Amino acid sequence: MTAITLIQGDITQQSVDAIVNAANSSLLGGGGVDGAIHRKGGPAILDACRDLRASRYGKGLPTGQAVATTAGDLDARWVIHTVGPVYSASEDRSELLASCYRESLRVADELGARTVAFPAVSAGVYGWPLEDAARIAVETARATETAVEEVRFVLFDERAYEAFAGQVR
Ligand code: AR6
Repeated sequence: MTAITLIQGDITQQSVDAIVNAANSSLLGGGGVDGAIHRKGGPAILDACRDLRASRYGKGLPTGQAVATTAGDLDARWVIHTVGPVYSASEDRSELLASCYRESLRVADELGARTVAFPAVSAGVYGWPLEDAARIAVETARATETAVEEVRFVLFDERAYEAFAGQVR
């Protein structure tokens, strides 16, 4: 049984086995939660991301996929980088967003992670409406078979927290 928990706060402060990063295909950093994770986790994460670009992901990590690196100085063993879809009003990209959660949990299982913290993937710079992003996140976490014992959604502000709380209640 996987427990779904919610916290309002900063994902870089979480003490968990794996922290999920809302990255972009380049894996080379950015703003938002990605910037915060690289800042707090230190250069070891970027080094590992550069290695992944040089080896497995020369063209970048495709949208909807996930890959793990060291968590550097964060209080976690791994960072799992996933690339959410940019929101589109004209095209339904929900399946790609669901895939981010499924693939991150698959990678977590491969690693043996038991506690995994997720941000609201795609709900920032990538423009996904919060209620819909929360629904897809919670529904997918519930529907995914995994050995992960706790899926912790870490929501940066009250609005995001309330959107997720509306799905979990
Ligand atoms: N802890 C938890 N959540 C956070 C934190 C934090 N420290 N900082 C921001 N959030 P975003 P995206 C929330 O934009 O939409 C980057 O430049 C934020 O309030 O980080 O998937 C990447 O490199 C929002 O609810 O990710 C990509 O280019 C959520 O995290 C692009 O942004 C996601 O916002 C990805 O965009």
